[in-house]
Amino acid sequence: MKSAITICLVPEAKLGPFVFHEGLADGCARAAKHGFDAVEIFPPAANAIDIADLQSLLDHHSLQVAAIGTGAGWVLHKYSLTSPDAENRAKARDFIRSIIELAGGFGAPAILGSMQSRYDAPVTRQQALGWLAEALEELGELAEQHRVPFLYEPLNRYETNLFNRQGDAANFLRSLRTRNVKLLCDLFHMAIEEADLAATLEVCGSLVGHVHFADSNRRAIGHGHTPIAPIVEALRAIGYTGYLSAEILPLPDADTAAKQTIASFRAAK
Ligand code: LER
Ligand code: MN
Repeated sequence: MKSAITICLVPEAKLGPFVFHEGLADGCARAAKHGFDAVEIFPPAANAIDIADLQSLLDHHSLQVAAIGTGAGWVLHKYSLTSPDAENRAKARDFIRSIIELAGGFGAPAILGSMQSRYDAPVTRQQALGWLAEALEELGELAEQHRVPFLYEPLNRYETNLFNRQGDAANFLRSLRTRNVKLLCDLFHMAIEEADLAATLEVCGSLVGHVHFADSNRRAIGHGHTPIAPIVEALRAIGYTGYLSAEILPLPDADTAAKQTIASFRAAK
C-alpha cells in the first residue's frame, strides 16, 4: 500500500477535510518532507492546474498523484449528477469529464464524492439512481481510456441519501455494464455507517479502489477511536495495493496531522 496526503486549492473549502491549503508548491514540498508517496488534489476546476508546473513539482519531489477530487463542482457551482435540472446534470458531467482527463494524464483516478449530492421530492430514488448509473457508465468508460478507474465514494447520511454503506454501493456498481467504477472507501464515513469496517472491506474485495485514511473524528489515524490494525489486515487480505490517502482535518495543525498520519501508515503497513 502507498501513502498520500491531501492538498486543497479551493479557498471556499478551507474548513474541509484537507491537510495542506497553501498551494501546490507548498503542499508537494511538505508532502515530500513528511515522506508521502503521493498527493491527492482538490482543485477548483481542471483548468486551474498548470500541467507542466504540477509535473515538475512531482518530478522534483518524487511524488505521484494519488487522485483528483471533483467536489469543487458542488462547493462552487452546486453542480450535481442527480439534480432535477437536466442542464445542471450536464454541467456536472462536463466538470467531471475534464477532471478525469486531467487526472488521467497523471495516471490517477478522479473521485465522485460531493457531486452525487442528494435527492429530494419530487425526484424519486429510482430517478436519482437512474441518473447516477447513466453518469457512472459514461465516466467509467472515459476513465478506462486512461487505464485508471473512476472512483465512487459513498458518503455518510448527513451528506447524501444515495448510498451510505459500501456494500450497498458495491451491489449498485456490480449492476452496471462498466466494470471500471471502483469504490472509494472513506474510513470516516464508514465509522459512522458500517457495523464492521474490516468485514465490509473484505466483502467489497476487488471493488475497493481507493481509501481515505481518516479516524472516527476525521482527524489523523491514531487521533480518534477507529482500530486500524484489522482494517489494514482486511485490505491486505483482499490484495489492496492502492493508496491510504489522508483526507483529514489539519488538526491540531497541518504538519502535526501529516506526521501522525505517516507514523500510523508506517506502523500499519
Ligand atoms: C470527499 O472525499 C468526502 O469525503 C466528503 O465528505 C466531502 O467532504
Ligand atoms: Mn472522502
